[in-house]
Parts: sequence; structure tokens; C-alpha cells
Amino acid sequence: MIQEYKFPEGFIWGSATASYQIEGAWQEDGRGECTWDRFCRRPGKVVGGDTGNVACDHYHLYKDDVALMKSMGLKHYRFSIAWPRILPEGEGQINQKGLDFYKNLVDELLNAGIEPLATLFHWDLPQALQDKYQGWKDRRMAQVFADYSDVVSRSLGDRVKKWATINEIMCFTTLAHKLDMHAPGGRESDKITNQTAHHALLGHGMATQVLRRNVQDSFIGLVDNNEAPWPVLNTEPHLRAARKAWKERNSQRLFPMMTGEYDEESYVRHYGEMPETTAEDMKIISTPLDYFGINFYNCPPVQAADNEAGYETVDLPAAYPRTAMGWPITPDALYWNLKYMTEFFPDLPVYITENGMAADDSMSEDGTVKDYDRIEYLRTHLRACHRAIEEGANLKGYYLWSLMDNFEWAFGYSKRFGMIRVDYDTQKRTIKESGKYYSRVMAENRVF
Ligand code: IFM
Repeated sequence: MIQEYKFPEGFIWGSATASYQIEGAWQEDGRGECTWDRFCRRPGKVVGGDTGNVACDHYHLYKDDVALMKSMGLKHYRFSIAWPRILPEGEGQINQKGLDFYKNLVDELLNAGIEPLATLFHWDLPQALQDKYQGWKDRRMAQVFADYSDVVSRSLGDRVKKWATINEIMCFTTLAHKLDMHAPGGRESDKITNQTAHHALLGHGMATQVLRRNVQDSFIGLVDNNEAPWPVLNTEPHLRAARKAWKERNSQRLFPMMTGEYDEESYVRHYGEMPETTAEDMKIISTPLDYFGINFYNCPPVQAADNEAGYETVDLPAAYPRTAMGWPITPDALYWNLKYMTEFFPDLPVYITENGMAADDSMSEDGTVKDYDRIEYLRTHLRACHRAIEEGANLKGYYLWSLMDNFEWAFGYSKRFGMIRVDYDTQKRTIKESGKYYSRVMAENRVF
């Protein structure tokens, strides 16, 4: 018998994007400068010297893009709001035109029968806040973020019910402040870097409380690329080692957010010096959520080891299957991530809020994009989800990254993640074979 891979009734199928990666229109209608505008201008920081100035020009083409989503049968769409469009200085004066853009986008989505999930912060921090507070290094940023969340949710909360506060804290703290790979850039100590992550968590907790107050029937979560170590072989002692690794390596964000405590030993082992915190901070950080959003791309396995931790990451061979980013293709890591989430936090619904791959995606002579590698990636990852659900995982939905090719941060436009191809010279959109595949998955609620 052929396994059907049918998903539960009501499973949510969607796709995701982020403001800086698709909108363009960087100086239009009163938008302020963001840290990525500035970072892109630093020589050598972004491949090809690319910027988000135009990107997919979604700011102007959003109606066409929503029509395309509708034609693909998409019913759920996750996008992010550009903070500098709403508050060009990051705080204070509200830019009505910025709010109007998102109101119009949301109306367009709802009219097309597509339910929005809005992320409040996906890394495009107003430069003014970087200049005034040194960004997330300053704990006052938590309140500033909560105030911005207040403005946005008062304006959109009648129509947007699903919210994510922040996307992937690691990418604008560690990658940005310690490794100089993301905006605003820097080479700070572990202590300072960990402090930025703590402030972001605090901002998340405060924003959650604001959203809860402002939005009726709200559905609120944090979206994070949590660590997903998994057993290299399903045998003891690797199973025990991987479970321990998963718990310890999620000590910076997931566990404190869920439990209101930092596990100091694990934290120091993996992230270095502890941030400064207060008991009140921890209460706010662990404000109850409606869901946790997992952004999953890859993670190497771990094995039992004769060292202090009791585990170590396995070195994958050079020929291990990888995406165009060089990331290993590890669907079992997703399966185990969902299993551990359920084991440790059985009551918290989980959504995959991003999953996908960068591929070559060149246009064939017949005008199609034959991205069968992406279809295979999706199929294996969705089967991992299916298996986890069958075994009791609390997974309720999946948002594919990404709706369309876009500005891939430090990689500029050199990497394509979309199920829709974007020709950046003409802004022409072409649905890839993977997009056609995903349309069927959504329509039939099954993986084939
Ligand atoms: O493009 C990014 C996205 O902005 C955040 N998550 C990972 C994606 C792929 O790198």
C-alpha cells in the first residue's frame, strides 16, 4: 500500500516573506532609514553590493502579488511590517502612509481569502534607534519595541489576528553584534551579545502583552530558528546525547521564554557569559503564548562523546547533500525538533513559520523553472512533519519560505528561495515547478 501522507483536517498551509527582503521603495512615502540600508553600503558586506532598495518592488506590485498568491490557492500568508515605514525615527512621529500600506495589503489579502500572519520585527531596525540607543544593546529598546507594537496593533488589530512579535533573535544579535555578518554589524563580546538577545526577549514579552490588550481574539507567538540537534543514529547513547544537546542548546531563547528561567550551566557552555537580568524581566519574557513558530532549514546531527557535555556535533562529509547555501539537507532534524518540542512543551501548538531551500532555479528555454531539488526538499521535510504529527506532535501549520525569490541578506540576490521566480530586471514573476507542486499539496492537504 502507498502511504497517503494526509495531514489533519484544518492544517494550515501558507507561505512567508519579510519586508526588507521584498518591498523595495526604500525612500518612499516617508519611510525612514533602517540598519540594513546602512549595512548594505558597507563595502564587502553584501554579495555583489546588493541592497534592498528595489528588491521585488512588492511595495508597488503588492496587488499583483496577492492575485498570484490567490491563483496558487494560498490561504495563509506571513509577512513582516517595516518598522521604519511606521515610525521613521523608530519612535514618536507616526507615518500614516506607512500604516496605510499595510492596511491596504491586509485588505487585499482578506478580499482574496488569504489570512495574514504579521511579524512585527524581521530585522529592519530604524537606523535612528541604532544611533540613539545603540539598538538592542540598550534595555530601553524593549519598551520602544512595545510602543511600536502598540501603534501597529491599534491600527491593524481589527483585521489581523495572527501575530509574531520577532523573527529569529539570533540573526540580529549574534550574527549582527558578534560576527559582523548582519546589520548593524559589530564584534562585541559574548556578554554584550547575550545582553542584546535578552533585551530582544524582553521586548518580545512586552509586545506580547500589548498585542493581547489591543487585539481581540489574538493569536500570538515568537518565531525562532531554534537549535535542532538530532541523533546521528537512533541508538542509545546517541538518543540520550541528542536530547541533552537539544535542551542545552536551546537555553538562550526557547527555554527561558517557556520557563521564565535561564539554565546557567547550559547557557555559559553554549553562549558564554550570562546577560544581566531581573526577576521581573523573566516574568515578562515568559508571558504565555498561543504558539511557537519554528523556522527550520538545517542542523547537523550530534553523537555521544566522552567530554564534559556528553555530546558533540558530527562533522558531515563534503559530499553530504546540500542546498545552494551549502546547508546540509537534514529532514530528520526537523522531525526530532518537533518531537522534542512536544516532549518538553506538550501544550504549546507549534507552526513551521519558515522552511525551504535555496536552489539554482535558472529559467529553462521553455519558460519553466524545473526546481525538482526543491520539490524533493519540501517532500522530505513535509514527510518529517507528517511522521511527527502521527506520533503526537502538536504541529498545526506550515509556511513555506519563501513565496518568491528575494534579497537574501548578506547573500544579496545571489540565492533564490522562492517558489515564484523573480526576474530582477523586469520584475516578472514565474511560478516554479515547486510552486505548482505546493499548490497541489495545499489543495489536497497531503504530501505526494
Ligand atoms: O531569508 C531568511 C529569512 O529572512 C529568515 N530565515 C532564514 C531565511 C533564509 O536564510
